[in-house]
Amino acid sequence: MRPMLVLLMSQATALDPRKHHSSTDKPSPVDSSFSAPSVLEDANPEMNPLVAPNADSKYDIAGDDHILPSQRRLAEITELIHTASLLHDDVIDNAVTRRANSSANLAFGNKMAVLAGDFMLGRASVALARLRDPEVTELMATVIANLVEGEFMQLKNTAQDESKPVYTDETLSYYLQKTYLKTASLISKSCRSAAVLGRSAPEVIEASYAYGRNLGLAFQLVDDMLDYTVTEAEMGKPVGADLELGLATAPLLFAWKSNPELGPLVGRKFREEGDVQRARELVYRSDGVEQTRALARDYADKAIAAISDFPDSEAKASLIEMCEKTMNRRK
Ligand code: 2DE
Ligand code: MG
Ligand code: MG
Ligand code: MG
Repeated sequence: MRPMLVLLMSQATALDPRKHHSSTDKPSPVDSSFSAPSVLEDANPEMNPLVAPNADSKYDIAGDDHILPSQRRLAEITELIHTASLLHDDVIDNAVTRRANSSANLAFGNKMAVLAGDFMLGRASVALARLRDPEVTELMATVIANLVEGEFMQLKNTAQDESKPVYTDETLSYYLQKTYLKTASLISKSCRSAAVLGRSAPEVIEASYAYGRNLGLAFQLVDDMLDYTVTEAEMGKPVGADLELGLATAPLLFAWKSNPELGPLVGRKFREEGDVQRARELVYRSDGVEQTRALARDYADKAIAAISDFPDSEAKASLIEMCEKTMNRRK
């Protein structure tokens, strides 16, 4: 999804008549001299089990029109950072499945999974440097820091005084801040970077960012909702996992808001016998899942609104469709 998004955003913004410079048909300075090899090209294929044959072809979308080589690299960088974060995430979460397969940590062990993620971050950094665009380098390097910050906030998992846990306005805003950092930062800053590489006008760059930010928040809210509502067979990764991990996500937070009974459970972080089951029941009896879906819908609508001034194109239609797919996904 993420590389596709970068390619689509590249196309959609390229078609926008609002341009930074009057010489609209000239490629950016980066792209006029851009001849960087593929993200893995200087790795020794024999030594490197991670080289995927034909890595470039997987994310081709109908018609390459208007996509700059640098934007294609950006899509690959985005995927590398995302996959690295999932490799590490599955170690942290002790997950045994991913994308309907064994997780890397289960198949190869934690050490290999962590190193594979580190390798991808290394390759992403090399590819980023080769773009020779300091603004995009700063954006995407910030994403890597944000992913870690978001995961840190999640580990802490609480905005409240643990000795006396009560739901406050801060509870949801802490969760949303964490959600921005761990999920929406990558989507928003890669969309923004696509527009920056395309030398879009400032308002187009802002619109790209707003689209990605809102779609990213919707995406994670739906992810957190699905953790309560679908089966593992559908998801291709563990479900019901968040509560088991002691994580208070949106469905639980909304349930808690209307039912203070959940406070003591959250305070104990579901560690006592029966806590998890009790908390789960209280979520199912509340409208927490529905409220989560409604909030995700708000963000999806905001994402669509953010790009309403883009000229109509297939790419724009696909960006809108991506919001609907995010809302309707079951995995
Ligand atoms: C997905 O969350 C995780 C996102 C960010 C993870 C960031 C880490 C810091 P989920 P699912 C681990 C390290 C970052 C790097 C290496 C860039 O809800 O449900 O656990 O798919 O996702 O398991
Ligand atoms: Mg996880
Ligand atoms: Mg996680
Ligand atoms: Mg999840």
